[in-house]
Amino acid sequence: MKHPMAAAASLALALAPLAGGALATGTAGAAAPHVVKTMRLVTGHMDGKAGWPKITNASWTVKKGEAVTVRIISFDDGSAPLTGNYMKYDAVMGTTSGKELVAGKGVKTVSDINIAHTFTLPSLGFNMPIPVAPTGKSIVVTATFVPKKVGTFVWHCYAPCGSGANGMGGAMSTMTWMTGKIRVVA
Ligand SMILES: [Cu+2]
Repeated sequence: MKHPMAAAASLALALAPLAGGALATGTAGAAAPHVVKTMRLVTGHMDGKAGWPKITNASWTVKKGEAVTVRIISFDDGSAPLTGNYMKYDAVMGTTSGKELVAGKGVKTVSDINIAHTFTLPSLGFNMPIPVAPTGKSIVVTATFVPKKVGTFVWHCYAPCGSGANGMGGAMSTMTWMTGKIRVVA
């Protein structure tokens, strides 16, 4: 019979390859893969294109039924309050806990005046409002969801953070800036 410590060590080795893009959660032995997708959200000043905020890693692929934690590190200290039909996106939607974590604190909504961006997958019913970051610092927002259908789904930012009269042009309507594609595979 194996010594218990040896068994623990071999389990740790078995889980080690997950460390790059995934976290093991739950009890050892029944650990379900839990993917983390990290994106950085920078201002137009930071990415060199004035008025064009940009998200990095805008498009990615996940598996149906697998918990995905979306982690957005935002450096944007400017607000872009939601307008019209988009005002409902001040609420967190479609997360496993009903909340998102803003700087480690669970919230269900972000006050409209304090919204800088949203990360919204309308066809999967998932929405993360991203609050304004403290000037010169970043704010980390995380939320977990489980995609339940296979396909390619476009996410949008619904805060008018782009250019043009209504703030919906420029980065807002350009793929991989304030919109991207999430592929869910079987
Ligand atoms: Cu935006």
